[in-house]
Amino acid sequence: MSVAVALAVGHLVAGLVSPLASPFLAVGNTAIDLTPHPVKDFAIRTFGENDKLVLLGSMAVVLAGLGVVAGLLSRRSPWPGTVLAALLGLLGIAAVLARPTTTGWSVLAPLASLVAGVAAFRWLWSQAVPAVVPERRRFLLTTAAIAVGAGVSALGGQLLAGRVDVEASRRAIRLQPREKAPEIPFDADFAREGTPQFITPNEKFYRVDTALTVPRLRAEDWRMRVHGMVDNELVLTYDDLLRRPLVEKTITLVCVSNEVGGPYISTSNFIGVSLPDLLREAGVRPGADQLATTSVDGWTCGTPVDKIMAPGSNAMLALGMNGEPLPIERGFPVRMVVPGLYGYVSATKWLVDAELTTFDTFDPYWAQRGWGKKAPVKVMSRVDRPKSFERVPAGRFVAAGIAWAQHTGIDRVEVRVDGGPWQEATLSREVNIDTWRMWRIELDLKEGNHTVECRATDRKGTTQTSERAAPIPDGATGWHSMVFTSVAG
Ligand SMILES: Nc1nc2c(c(=O)[nH]1)N[C@H]1C(S)=C(S)[C@@H](COP(=O)(O)O)O[C@H]1N2
Ligand SMILES: [Mo]
Repeated sequence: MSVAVALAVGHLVAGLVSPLASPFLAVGNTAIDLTPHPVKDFAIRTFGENDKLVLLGSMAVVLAGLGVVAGLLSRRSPWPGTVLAALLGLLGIAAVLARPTTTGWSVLAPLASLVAGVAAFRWLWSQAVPAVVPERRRFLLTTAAIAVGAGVSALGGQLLAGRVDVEASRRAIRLQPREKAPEIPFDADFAREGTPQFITPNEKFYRVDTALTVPRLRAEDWRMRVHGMVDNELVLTYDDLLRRPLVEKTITLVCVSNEVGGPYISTSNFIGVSLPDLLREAGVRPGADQLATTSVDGWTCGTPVDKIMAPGSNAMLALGMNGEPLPIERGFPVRMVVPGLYGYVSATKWLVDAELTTFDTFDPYWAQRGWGKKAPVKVMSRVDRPKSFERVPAGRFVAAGIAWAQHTGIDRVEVRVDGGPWQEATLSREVNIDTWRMWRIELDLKEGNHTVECRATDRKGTTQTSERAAPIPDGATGWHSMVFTSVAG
Protein backbone atom coordinates (compact mmCIF):
# COMPACT_ATOMS: atom_id res chain seq x y z
CA MET A 1 0.00 0.00 0.00
CA SER A 2 2.72 2.47 0.93
CA VAL A 3 4.51 1.56 -2.31
CA ALA A 4 1.40 2.59 -4.25
CA VAL A 5 1.16 5.85 -2.29
CA ALA A 6 4.81 6.60 -2.99
CA LEU A 7 4.51 6.01 -6.72
CA ALA A 8 1.27 7.92 -7.02
CA VAL A 9 2.56 10.97 -5.14
CA GLY A 10 5.74 10.88 -7.22
CA HIS A 11 3.70 10.76 -10.42
CA LEU A 12 1.51 13.65 -9.20
CA VAL A 13 4.43 15.92 -8.32
CA ALA A 14 6.07 14.96 -11.60
CA GLY A 15 2.90 16.10 -13.35
CA LEU A 16 3.41 19.48 -11.66
CA VAL A 17 7.13 19.95 -12.27
CA SER A 18 8.06 17.80 -15.27
CA PRO A 19 6.33 14.69 -16.64
CA LEU A 20 9.67 13.04 -17.34
CA ALA A 21 10.58 13.23 -13.62
CA SER A 22 8.02 10.62 -12.57
CA PRO A 23 10.08 8.10 -10.60
CA PHE A 24 8.06 5.19 -12.03
CA LEU A 25 8.73 6.27 -15.62
CA ALA A 26 12.35 7.22 -14.85
CA VAL A 27 13.07 3.73 -13.54
CA GLY A 28 11.35 2.32 -16.64
CA ASN A 29 13.38 4.50 -19.00
CA THR A 30 16.61 3.63 -17.21
CA ALA A 31 15.67 -0.04 -17.47
CA ILE A 32 15.24 0.40 -21.24
CA ASP A 33 18.63 2.11 -21.58
CA LEU A 34 20.37 -0.57 -19.51
CA THR A 35 18.69 -3.47 -21.29
CA PRO A 36 21.15 -5.34 -23.51
CA HIS A 37 20.17 -5.02 -27.14
CA PRO A 38 19.29 -8.72 -27.71
CA VAL A 39 16.76 -8.53 -24.86
CA LYS A 40 15.36 -5.31 -26.31
CA ASP A 41 15.09 -7.01 -29.70
CA PHE A 42 13.34 -9.94 -28.08
CA ALA A 43 10.90 -7.59 -26.36
CA ILE A 44 10.15 -5.74 -29.61
CA ARG A 45 9.70 -9.03 -31.48
CA THR A 46 7.54 -10.70 -28.83
CA PHE A 47 5.39 -7.86 -27.63
CA GLY A 48 5.63 -5.66 -30.71
CA GLU A 49 4.46 -2.15 -30.04
CA ASN A 50 3.17 -3.32 -26.63
CA ASP A 51 6.72 -3.86 -25.35
CA LYS A 52 6.61 -0.71 -23.23
CA LEU A 53 3.27 -1.60 -21.61
CA VAL A 54 4.66 -5.01 -20.72
CA LEU A 55 7.68 -3.36 -19.09
CA LEU A 56 5.56 -0.98 -16.96
CA GLY A 57 3.22 -3.85 -16.05
CA SER A 58 6.10 -6.06 -14.90
CA MET A 59 7.53 -3.20 -12.86
CA ALA A 60 4.17 -2.77 -11.13
CA VAL A 61 4.07 -6.51 -10.31
CA VAL A 62 7.61 -6.48 -8.90
CA LEU A 63 6.82 -3.42 -6.77
CA ALA A 64 3.61 -4.98 -5.44
CA GLY A 65 5.62 -8.10 -4.57
CA LEU A 66 8.19 -6.01 -2.70
CA GLY A 67 5.32 -4.37 -0.81
CA VAL A 68 4.07 -7.77 0.34
CA VAL A 69 7.59 -8.83 1.39
CA ALA A 70 7.99 -5.59 3.36
CA GLY A 71 4.70 -6.25 5.11
CA LEU A 72 5.69 -9.80 6.05
CA LEU A 73 9.13 -8.74 7.31
CA SER A 74 7.66 -5.96 9.43
CA ARG A 75 5.29 -8.02 11.61
CA ARG A 76 7.30 -7.29 14.79
CA SER A 77 9.19 -4.08 14.06
CA PRO A 78 8.51 -1.30 11.54
CA TRP A 79 12.17 -1.01 10.53
CA PRO A 80 12.51 -3.59 7.72
CA GLY A 81 9.57 -2.04 5.87
CA THR A 82 10.80 1.50 6.52
CA VAL A 83 14.23 0.65 5.17
CA LEU A 84 12.75 -1.00 2.08
CA ALA A 85 10.45 1.97 1.42
CA ALA A 86 13.40 4.34 1.79
CA LEU A 87 15.57 2.21 -0.53
CA LEU A 88 12.87 2.17 -3.20
CA GLY A 89 12.58 5.94 -2.77
CA LEU A 90 16.33 6.36 -3.25
CA LEU A 91 16.21 4.14 -6.35
CA GLY A 92 13.53 6.47 -7.75
CA ILE A 93 15.67 9.55 -7.02
CA ALA A 94 18.74 7.93 -8.58
CA ALA A 95 16.78 6.99 -11.71
CA VAL A 96 15.36 10.49 -12.13
CA LEU A 97 18.76 12.13 -11.53
CA ALA A 98 20.35 9.81 -14.08
CA ARG A 99 17.89 10.80 -16.84
CA PRO A 100 19.35 13.27 -19.31
CA THR A 101 16.15 15.31 -19.16
CA THR A 102 16.35 16.02 -15.43
CA THR A 103 16.48 19.70 -14.57
CA GLY A 104 16.13 21.78 -11.39
CA TRP A 105 12.80 21.05 -9.76
CA SER A 106 12.37 17.60 -11.30
CA VAL A 107 13.99 15.96 -8.30
CA LEU A 108 11.02 17.10 -6.17
CA ALA A 109 8.92 14.30 -7.66
CA PRO A 110 10.95 11.28 -6.50
CA LEU A 111 11.73 13.09 -3.22
CA ALA A 112 8.01 13.52 -2.52
CA SER A 113 7.66 9.89 -3.50
CA LEU A 114 10.22 8.80 -0.90
CA VAL A 115 8.70 10.90 1.92
CA ALA A 116 5.15 9.78 1.10
CA GLY A 117 6.18 6.14 0.91
CA VAL A 118 8.00 6.09 4.24
CA ALA A 119 5.31 8.16 5.99
CA ALA A 120 2.48 5.99 4.66
CA PHE A 121 4.30 2.87 5.75
CA ARG A 122 4.99 4.18 9.28
CA TRP A 123 1.40 5.30 9.71
CA LEU A 124 -0.06 2.04 8.42
CA TRP A 125 2.28 0.08 10.67
CA SER A 126 1.38 2.06 13.80
CA GLN A 127 -2.30 1.41 13.07
CA ALA A 128 -1.83 -2.18 12.02
CA VAL A 129 -4.82 -4.41 12.54
CA PRO A 130 -5.91 -3.56 16.08
CA ALA A 131 -7.85 -6.31 17.79
CA VAL A 132 -10.72 -4.11 18.97
CA VAL A 133 -13.49 -4.20 16.36
CA PRO A 134 -14.53 -0.50 16.14
CA GLU A 135 -10.89 0.53 15.77
CA ARG A 136 -10.44 -2.10 13.15
CA ARG A 137 -13.20 -0.54 11.09
CA ARG A 138 -11.56 2.86 11.36
CA PHE A 139 -8.28 1.37 10.24
CA LEU A 140 -9.87 -0.23 7.20
CA LEU A 141 -11.65 2.98 6.31
CA THR A 142 -8.48 5.07 6.56
CA THR A 143 -6.55 2.50 4.57
CA ALA A 144 -9.20 2.58 1.89
CA ALA A 145 -9.04 6.38 1.92
CA ILE A 146 -5.26 6.24 1.41
CA ALA A 147 -5.71 3.81 -1.47
CA VAL A 148 -8.24 6.13 -3.11
CA GLY A 149 -5.94 9.10 -2.46
CA ALA A 150 -3.08 7.25 -4.13
CA GLY A 151 -5.26 6.46 -7.12
CA VAL A 152 -6.40 10.06 -7.41
CA SER A 153 -2.86 11.45 -7.25
CA ALA A 154 -1.62 8.97 -9.85
CA LEU A 155 -4.47 9.98 -12.14
CA GLY A 156 -3.88 13.65 -11.36
CA GLY A 157 -0.23 13.24 -12.33
CA GLN A 158 -1.24 11.64 -15.60
CA LEU A 159 -3.73 14.43 -16.37
CA LEU A 160 -1.29 17.19 -15.46
CA ALA A 161 1.32 15.64 -17.74
CA GLY A 162 -1.26 15.71 -20.53
CA ARG A 163 -2.20 19.37 -19.93
CA VAL A 164 0.29 20.52 -22.53
CA ASP A 165 -2.06 20.52 -25.50
CA VAL A 166 0.16 19.13 -28.24
CA GLU A 167 -2.80 18.01 -30.34
CA ALA A 168 -4.13 21.58 -30.58
CA SER A 169 -0.68 22.86 -31.46
CA ARG A 170 -0.44 20.22 -34.21
CA ARG A 171 -3.96 20.86 -35.56
CA ALA A 172 -3.26 24.57 -35.98
CA ILE A 173 -0.40 23.96 -38.42
CA ARG A 174 -0.76 24.15 -42.22
CA LEU A 175 2.21 23.05 -44.26
CA GLN A 176 2.36 24.36 -47.81
CA PRO A 177 5.40 23.01 -49.62
CA ARG A 178 6.66 25.31 -52.37
CA GLU A 179 7.84 22.25 -54.24
CA LYS A 180 5.56 19.19 -54.14
CA ALA A 181 6.83 15.63 -54.58
CA PRO A 182 5.95 14.20 -58.01
CA GLU A 183 2.76 12.15 -58.12
CA ILE A 184 3.38 8.43 -57.44
CA PRO A 185 2.72 6.53 -60.73
CA PHE A 186 0.21 3.68 -60.62
CA ASP A 187 2.90 1.14 -61.54
CA ALA A 188 5.25 2.12 -58.67
CA ASP A 189 4.09 -0.88 -56.63
CA PHE A 190 2.65 -4.37 -57.11
CA ALA A 191 0.34 -4.12 -54.12
CA ARG A 192 -2.28 -6.35 -55.76
CA GLU A 193 0.38 -9.06 -55.99
CA GLY A 194 1.52 -8.87 -52.40
CA THR A 195 3.98 -5.95 -52.07
CA PRO A 196 3.31 -3.04 -49.70
CA GLN A 197 1.59 0.07 -51.08
CA PHE A 198 4.22 2.50 -52.35
CA ILE A 199 3.35 5.22 -49.81
CA THR A 200 2.86 3.92 -46.28
CA PRO A 201 -0.16 5.51 -44.54
CA ASN A 202 1.06 7.40 -41.44
CA GLU A 203 -0.64 5.04 -38.99
CA LYS A 204 0.99 2.02 -40.66
CA PHE A 205 4.53 3.45 -40.76
CA TYR A 206 6.87 1.25 -38.69
CA ARG A 207 7.90 2.68 -35.33
CA VAL A 208 11.17 2.16 -33.46
CA ASP A 209 12.35 4.32 -30.55
CA THR A 210 13.41 4.16 -26.91
CA ALA A 211 10.68 6.52 -25.66
CA LEU A 212 8.54 4.92 -22.95
CA THR A 213 6.09 7.78 -23.09
CA VAL A 214 5.87 9.78 -26.31
CA PRO A 215 7.46 13.21 -25.74
CA ARG A 216 4.83 15.97 -25.96
CA LEU A 217 6.40 19.14 -27.27
CA ARG A 218 4.35 22.03 -28.69
CA ALA A 219 5.49 23.68 -31.92
CA GLU A 220 5.18 27.07 -30.13
CA ASP A 221 7.69 25.94 -27.50
CA TRP A 222 10.10 24.31 -29.93
CA ARG A 223 13.65 25.70 -30.13
CA MET A 224 16.68 24.17 -31.75
CA ARG A 225 20.23 25.31 -31.19
CA VAL A 226 22.82 24.71 -33.91
CA HIS A 227 26.18 25.02 -32.20
CA GLY A 228 29.61 23.47 -31.64
CA MET A 229 32.12 23.72 -34.50
CA VAL A 230 30.26 26.50 -36.35
CA ASP A 231 30.98 30.13 -37.23
CA ASN A 232 27.52 31.45 -36.26
CA GLU A 233 25.53 29.72 -33.59
CA LEU A 234 21.81 29.58 -34.53
CA VAL A 235 18.69 29.29 -32.39
CA LEU A 236 15.65 28.41 -34.49
CA THR A 237 11.94 28.50 -33.71
CA TYR A 238 9.21 26.58 -35.54
CA ASP A 239 8.16 29.85 -37.25
CA ASP A 240 11.72 30.34 -38.45
CA LEU A 241 11.45 26.97 -40.18
CA LEU A 242 8.04 27.82 -41.69
CA ARG A 243 9.56 30.99 -43.22
CA ARG A 244 12.10 28.88 -45.11
CA PRO A 245 11.25 27.18 -48.43
CA LEU A 246 9.35 23.96 -47.67
CA VAL A 247 10.02 21.02 -49.96
CA GLU A 248 8.35 17.64 -50.21
CA LYS A 249 10.35 14.48 -50.94
CA THR A 250 9.45 10.82 -51.19
CA ILE A 251 11.88 8.86 -48.99
CA THR A 252 12.07 5.30 -47.65
CA LEU A 253 13.19 4.97 -44.02
CA VAL A 254 14.61 1.68 -42.72
CA CYS A 255 15.78 0.41 -39.32
CA VAL A 256 19.16 -1.27 -38.82
CA SER A 257 17.63 -3.80 -36.40
CA ASN A 258 15.77 -5.64 -39.18
CA GLU A 259 16.70 -9.28 -39.53
CA VAL A 260 16.86 -10.39 -43.19
CA GLY A 261 13.23 -10.13 -44.31
CA GLY A 262 12.32 -7.87 -41.35
CA PRO A 263 9.33 -5.50 -41.26
CA TYR A 264 10.84 -2.13 -40.22
CA ILE A 265 10.77 -0.26 -43.51
CA SER A 266 8.26 2.34 -44.75
CA THR A 267 7.95 5.18 -47.25
CA SER A 268 6.48 8.64 -46.88
CA ASN A 269 6.22 12.02 -48.54
CA PHE A 270 8.27 14.03 -46.05
CA ILE A 271 7.77 17.81 -45.94
CA GLY A 272 10.60 19.89 -44.53
CA VAL A 273 13.45 22.34 -44.94
CA SER A 274 16.88 21.70 -46.39
CA LEU A 275 19.37 20.66 -43.70
CA PRO A 276 22.49 21.44 -45.78
CA ASP A 277 21.23 25.03 -46.37
CA LEU A 278 20.79 25.46 -42.63
CA LEU A 279 24.25 24.12 -41.81
CA ARG A 280 25.78 26.37 -44.49
CA GLU A 281 24.18 29.33 -42.71
CA ALA A 282 25.70 28.23 -39.44
CA GLY A 283 29.06 27.79 -41.19
CA VAL A 284 30.50 24.35 -40.51
CA ARG A 285 34.15 24.63 -39.39
CA PRO A 286 36.76 22.40 -41.05
CA GLY A 287 37.23 19.13 -39.17
CA ALA A 288 33.64 18.85 -37.95
CA ASP A 289 32.74 15.41 -39.33
CA GLN A 290 29.80 14.45 -37.09
CA LEU A 291 26.45 16.16 -36.56
CA ALA A 292 25.34 15.15 -33.06
CA THR A 293 21.61 15.59 -32.59
CA THR A 294 19.56 15.23 -29.40
CA SER A 295 15.87 14.67 -28.88
CA VAL A 296 13.86 16.30 -26.10
CA ASP A 297 13.97 13.04 -24.12
CA GLY A 298 17.76 12.86 -24.28
CA TRP A 299 18.26 10.25 -27.03
CA THR A 300 21.30 11.06 -29.16
CA CYS A 301 22.29 10.40 -32.77
CA GLY A 302 25.43 11.01 -34.81
CA THR A 303 25.32 11.63 -38.57
CA PRO A 304 28.27 11.97 -40.98
CA VAL A 305 28.46 15.64 -42.03
CA ASP A 306 29.77 14.75 -45.51
CA LYS A 307 26.64 12.66 -46.21
CA ILE A 308 24.40 15.60 -45.25
CA MET A 309 26.39 18.18 -47.24
CA ALA A 310 26.85 16.06 -50.40
CA PRO A 311 25.11 17.70 -53.41
CA GLY A 312 21.60 16.28 -53.80
CA SER A 313 21.69 14.59 -50.37
CA ASN A 314 18.01 15.46 -49.79
CA ALA A 315 18.77 15.64 -46.04
CA MET A 316 16.07 17.61 -44.27
CA LEU A 317 14.49 18.72 -41.06
CA ALA A 318 11.05 17.22 -41.57
CA LEU A 319 7.92 18.95 -40.26
CA GLY A 320 5.34 16.82 -42.03
CA MET A 321 4.49 13.42 -43.48
CA ASN A 322 1.97 12.71 -46.22
CA GLY A 323 0.47 16.19 -46.19
CA GLU A 324 0.00 16.59 -42.44
CA PRO A 325 2.22 17.79 -39.59
CA LEU A 326 4.33 14.96 -38.16
CA PRO A 327 2.26 12.66 -35.98
CA ILE A 328 3.38 13.00 -32.34
CA GLU A 329 5.01 9.54 -32.20
CA ARG A 330 6.93 10.39 -35.40
CA GLY A 331 8.80 13.20 -33.68
CA PHE A 332 6.45 16.19 -33.69
CA PRO A 333 7.24 19.01 -34.16
CA VAL A 334 10.56 18.36 -35.94
CA ARG A 335 12.63 15.32 -36.92
CA MET A 336 15.60 14.68 -39.15
CA VAL A 337 15.66 12.55 -42.33
CA VAL A 338 18.79 11.68 -44.35
CA PRO A 339 18.18 9.25 -47.24
CA GLY A 340 20.67 6.39 -47.44
CA LEU A 341 21.46 6.05 -43.72
CA TYR A 342 19.76 3.76 -41.20
CA GLY A 343 17.32 5.54 -38.86
CA TYR A 344 19.51 5.33 -35.75
CA VAL A 345 22.25 7.46 -37.35
CA SER A 346 20.01 9.93 -39.17
CA ALA A 347 16.35 10.19 -38.18
CA THR A 348 16.23 11.93 -34.76
CA LYS A 349 12.62 12.50 -33.67
CA TRP A 350 11.53 15.30 -31.28
CA LEU A 351 14.76 17.00 -32.36
CA VAL A 352 15.90 19.94 -30.16
CA ASP A 353 19.67 20.24 -30.45
CA ALA A 354 22.28 19.96 -33.20
CA GLU A 355 25.97 20.15 -32.42
CA LEU A 356 28.77 20.03 -34.96
CA THR A 357 31.46 17.82 -33.51
CA THR A 358 33.78 14.94 -34.46
CA PHE A 359 33.39 11.16 -34.46
CA ASP A 360 36.43 10.97 -32.17
CA THR A 361 34.98 13.13 -29.40
CA PHE A 362 31.36 11.96 -29.15
CA ASP A 363 29.58 8.58 -29.15
CA PRO A 364 25.79 8.76 -29.51
CA TYR A 365 23.23 6.45 -27.84
CA TRP A 366 23.57 3.30 -29.97
CA ALA A 367 27.33 3.68 -30.55
CA GLN A 368 27.72 3.51 -26.76
CA ARG A 369 25.93 0.16 -26.97
CA GLY A 370 28.14 -1.46 -29.57
CA TRP A 371 26.45 -0.38 -32.83
CA GLY A 372 28.38 1.12 -35.75
CA LYS A 373 29.00 4.86 -35.83
CA LYS A 374 28.57 5.12 -39.59
CA ALA A 375 25.78 3.04 -41.02
CA PRO A 376 24.93 3.49 -44.69
CA VAL A 377 21.96 1.36 -45.76
CA LYS A 378 23.02 -1.99 -47.27
CA VAL A 379 21.46 -3.21 -50.53
CA MET A 380 18.69 -5.61 -49.52
CA SER A 381 15.56 -7.37 -50.79
CA ARG A 382 12.64 -9.26 -49.31
CA VAL A 383 10.05 -11.81 -50.47
CA ASP A 384 6.51 -10.72 -49.59
CA ARG A 385 4.62 -13.35 -51.55
CA PRO A 386 4.50 -16.30 -51.01
CA LYS A 387 4.24 -16.03 -47.24
CA SER A 388 6.15 -18.49 -45.07
CA PHE A 389 4.67 -22.03 -45.42
CA GLU A 390 1.87 -20.70 -47.61
CA ARG A 391 0.02 -23.26 -49.77
CA VAL A 392 -0.43 -21.97 -53.29
CA PRO A 393 -1.95 -23.60 -56.40
CA ALA A 394 0.57 -25.48 -58.57
CA GLY A 395 1.25 -24.06 -62.05
CA ARG A 396 1.49 -20.33 -62.74
CA PHE A 397 2.30 -18.30 -59.65
CA VAL A 398 3.43 -14.67 -59.23
CA ALA A 399 6.02 -14.10 -56.49
CA ALA A 400 6.59 -10.48 -55.38
CA GLY A 401 8.56 -8.41 -52.92
CA ILE A 402 10.62 -5.29 -52.32
CA ALA A 403 14.24 -4.18 -52.69
CA TRP A 404 16.08 -1.12 -51.43
CA ALA A 405 19.43 0.65 -51.54
CA GLN A 406 18.47 4.22 -50.62
CA HIS A 407 20.38 7.04 -52.28
CA THR A 408 22.03 4.57 -54.67
CA GLY A 409 19.02 3.03 -56.34
CA ILE A 410 18.11 -0.53 -57.33
CA ASP A 411 19.33 -1.84 -60.67
CA ARG A 412 18.15 -5.44 -60.67
CA VAL A 413 16.45 -8.14 -58.59
CA GLU A 414 16.96 -11.84 -59.29
CA VAL A 415 14.92 -14.74 -58.01
CA ARG A 416 15.57 -18.46 -57.91
CA VAL A 417 13.48 -21.45 -56.92
CA ASP A 418 14.89 -24.55 -55.18
CA GLY A 419 18.49 -23.41 -55.79
CA GLY A 420 17.98 -23.36 -59.58
CA PRO A 421 19.23 -20.66 -61.99
CA TRP A 422 18.74 -16.98 -61.10
CA GLN A 423 15.95 -15.35 -63.15
CA GLU A 424 15.54 -11.61 -63.50
CA ALA A 425 12.39 -10.18 -61.90
CA THR A 426 10.37 -7.26 -63.30
CA LEU A 427 10.88 -4.03 -61.35
CA SER A 428 8.20 -1.45 -60.59
CA ARG A 429 8.60 2.04 -62.04
CA GLU A 430 11.34 3.92 -60.19
CA VAL A 431 10.07 6.88 -58.15
CA ASN A 432 13.53 8.11 -57.13
CA ILE A 433 16.77 6.56 -55.84
CA ASP A 434 15.84 7.34 -52.18
CA THR A 435 12.90 4.95 -52.15
CA TRP A 436 12.22 1.24 -52.22
CA ARG A 437 11.47 -0.58 -55.44
CA MET A 438 9.01 -3.45 -55.89
CA TRP A 439 9.64 -6.64 -57.89
CA ARG A 440 7.46 -9.43 -59.33
CA ILE A 441 8.13 -12.60 -61.25
CA GLU A 442 5.97 -15.26 -62.89
CA LEU A 443 6.91 -18.80 -61.91
CA ASP A 444 5.71 -22.17 -63.10
CA LEU A 445 5.62 -24.52 -60.13
CA LYS A 446 5.26 -28.27 -59.81
CA GLU A 447 3.35 -29.74 -56.88
CA GLY A 448 5.41 -30.06 -53.69
CA ASN A 449 7.58 -28.05 -51.33
CA HIS A 450 9.65 -25.16 -52.68
CA THR A 451 12.09 -22.50 -51.53
CA VAL A 452 12.18 -19.12 -53.25
CA GLU A 453 15.10 -16.69 -52.75
CA CYS A 454 15.83 -13.16 -53.97
CA ARG A 455 18.88 -10.93 -54.26
CA ALA A 456 19.19 -7.31 -55.37
CA THR A 457 21.93 -5.38 -57.15
CA ASP A 458 22.29 -1.62 -56.69
CA ARG A 459 23.22 1.08 -59.22
CA LYS A 460 26.87 0.89 -58.21
CA GLY A 461 26.87 -2.78 -59.22
CA THR A 462 26.95 -4.16 -55.67
CA THR A 463 25.02 -7.43 -55.42
CA GLN A 464 23.59 -8.48 -52.08
CA THR A 465 25.96 -10.96 -50.43
CA SER A 466 24.70 -14.43 -49.47
CA GLU A 467 26.77 -14.25 -46.29
CA ARG A 468 24.55 -14.08 -43.24
CA ALA A 469 25.32 -11.28 -40.78
CA ALA A 470 23.37 -10.21 -37.70
CA PRO A 471 21.83 -6.70 -37.52
CA ILE A 472 24.48 -5.61 -34.98
CA PRO A 473 26.76 -3.69 -35.57
CA ASP A 474 25.70 -2.10 -38.87
CA GLY A 475 22.90 -4.02 -40.59
CA ALA A 476 22.00 -7.63 -41.46
CA THR A 477 23.11 -9.30 -44.70
CA GLY A 478 22.07 -12.49 -46.48
CA TRP A 479 19.42 -13.60 -48.95
CA HIS A 480 15.81 -13.74 -47.87
CA SER A 481 14.19 -17.08 -48.58
CA MET A 482 10.69 -18.41 -48.20
CA VAL A 483 9.59 -22.02 -47.88
CA PHE A 484 6.14 -22.81 -49.30
CA THR A 485 4.09 -25.56 -50.92
CA SER A 486 2.40 -25.83 -54.30
CA VAL A 487 -0.72 -27.97 -54.21
CA ALA A 488 -2.96 -29.31 -56.94
CA GLY A 489 -5.70 -26.78 -57.45
N1 LIG B 1 14.25 10.60 -30.36
C1 LIG B 1 14.46 9.44 -31.00
N2 LIG B 1 14.56 9.44 -32.34
C2 LIG B 1 14.76 8.27 -33.01
C3 LIG B 1 14.87 7.04 -32.31
C4 LIG B 1 14.76 7.07 -30.89
O1 LIG B 1 14.85 6.05 -30.20
N3 LIG B 1 14.53 8.29 -30.27
N4 LIG B 1 15.06 5.88 -33.02
C5 LIG B 1 15.63 5.97 -34.35
C6 LIG B 1 15.51 4.73 -35.10
S1 LIG B 1 16.45 3.42 -34.55
C7 LIG B 1 14.74 4.63 -36.24
S2 LIG B 1 14.83 3.26 -37.21
C8 LIG B 1 13.83 5.72 -36.64
C9 LIG B 1 12.41 5.19 -36.75
O2 LIG B 1 11.53 6.23 -37.04
P1 LIG B 1 9.96 5.94 -36.99
O3 LIG B 1 9.64 5.45 -35.60
O4 LIG B 1 9.27 7.21 -37.33
O5 LIG B 1 9.74 4.88 -38.01
O6 LIG B 1 13.83 6.78 -35.71
C10 LIG B 1 15.08 7.13 -35.17
N5 LIG B 1 14.88 8.30 -34.36
MO1 LIG C 1 16.38 1.86 -36.09
